[in-house]
Amino acid sequence: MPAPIAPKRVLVLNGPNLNMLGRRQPEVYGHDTLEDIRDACVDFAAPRGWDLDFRQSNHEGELVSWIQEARENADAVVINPAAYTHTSVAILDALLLLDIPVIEVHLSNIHKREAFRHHSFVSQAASGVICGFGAKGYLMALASLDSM
Ligand code: CA2
Repeated sequence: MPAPIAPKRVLVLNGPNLNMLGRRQPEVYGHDTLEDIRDACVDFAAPRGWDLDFRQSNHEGELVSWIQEARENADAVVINPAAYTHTSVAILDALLLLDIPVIEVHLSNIHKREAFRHHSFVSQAASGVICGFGAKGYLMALASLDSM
């Protein structure tokens, strides 16, 4: 009998202040709350039988620890590091230790915004980057994992 196929384990990580989505700056980040985005990701993952773990933290070290744990617990990581995108060598180094797909997502088009948002440390560890498509970008990231 063939061995059962294990469900794809996808870790979706969100950085600082993304828990405030939908409450401020909808013109930049849209009207969806982070809970709405989580629900949409769960709805995408469920029919595929994926095990989706959706998390948010305002703390760099907590994000680093979760990324380290992904070495054992995940088959792919989708990450919106929020402001840490532009500052965190620690998150970059943790992601570089992974040998699974990493998809970087941003709600806004960071290249159309202030100059300090144009550089992402995280992109160096990413298999792909999606930005500017709002909440839909998370689903685009998950869709990219269908074939990975
Ligand atoms: O566009 C994105 O997804 C960002 O990662 C969002 C970060 C920003 O620092 C990055 O440059 C681009 C900011 C997340 C803050 O979220 C807020 C939510 C509601 C109100 C204000 C900020």
